[in-house]
Amino acid sequence: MASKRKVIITCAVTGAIHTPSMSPHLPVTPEQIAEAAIGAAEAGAAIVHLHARNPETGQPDQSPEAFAKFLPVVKSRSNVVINLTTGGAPTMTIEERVRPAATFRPEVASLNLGSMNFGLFGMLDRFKDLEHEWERTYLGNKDIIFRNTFGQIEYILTTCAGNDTRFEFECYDTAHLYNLKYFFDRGLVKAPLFIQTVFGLQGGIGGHPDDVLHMKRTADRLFGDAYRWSVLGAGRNQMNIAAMAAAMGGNVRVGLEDSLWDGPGKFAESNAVQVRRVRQIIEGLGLEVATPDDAREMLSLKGGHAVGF
Ligand code: KMH
Ligand code: ZN
Repeated sequence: MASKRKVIITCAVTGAIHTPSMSPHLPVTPEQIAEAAIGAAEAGAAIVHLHARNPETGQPDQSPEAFAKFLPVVKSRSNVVINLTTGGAPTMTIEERVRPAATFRPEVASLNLGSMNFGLFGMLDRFKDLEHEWERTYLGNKDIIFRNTFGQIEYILTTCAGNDTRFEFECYDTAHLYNLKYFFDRGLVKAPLFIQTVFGLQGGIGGHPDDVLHMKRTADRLFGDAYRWSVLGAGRNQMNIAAMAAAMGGNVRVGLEDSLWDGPGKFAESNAVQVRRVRQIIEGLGLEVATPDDAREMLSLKGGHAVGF
């Protein structure tokens, strides 16, 4: 009997795009982040992509101390693959951003493949009641450049070299795929590349099906069978892009980092809700949801025993 293709669900549980006043369900404290990650894993996520926040203010916090409060909890209660952000927040320095991954040597870390405008200001129109002053300043800043120069990308790769950490290569436009190709051709990154194509952020490619096809075609041409494709649709693009990619051979990322929603005007009450919803799509397509160990095999990961936490 033919076996079903396996689809990796990544869940990014809190991130640095949304702010705590936007949704009561956005995880902020270490306990909430741990519960969200474990809940997502129980619902079917093979990988959790994690950021930390200051528990009082909800501000993104990239200190290793902040991550240390939830990493051992998640590891002790779940076999899920842990992926640590090196993106942090677009307002942070590169040295700050790499510290959690360098300290904790996770199986996976994110790596952002190009500099870009990062426009969060559109959300100010939709979310007017903001509890903290930092939220208004952060969201209203129209001059954010998310800096990921060739030198900075190389800095993250060399800082993490020797840790056997593999990467979630975040590509927000076609140029980022070409940037990744530069590192691939020089042997600085190795197959199988896990490419997270990102759609619908202000500053990156849009969320139209043509955009998805264009990124996929470009990645196919540049990397052939040396990569595993995953998609992340921001906001209202989340589930339709996930469905499209799953049907086309891809993997998917959901989570409150990139969308607060469970349908029009309805907040997702947890990360697990979005995982369950995408799981229904995957299974409805006759595909199978990958377990964490399946993901380890598909992405050639070192294993949960080899991390530094
Ligand atoms: N929220 C994603 C679009 C990172 O953590 O490295 C960006 C992201 C970056 O996940
Ligand atoms: Zn992230």
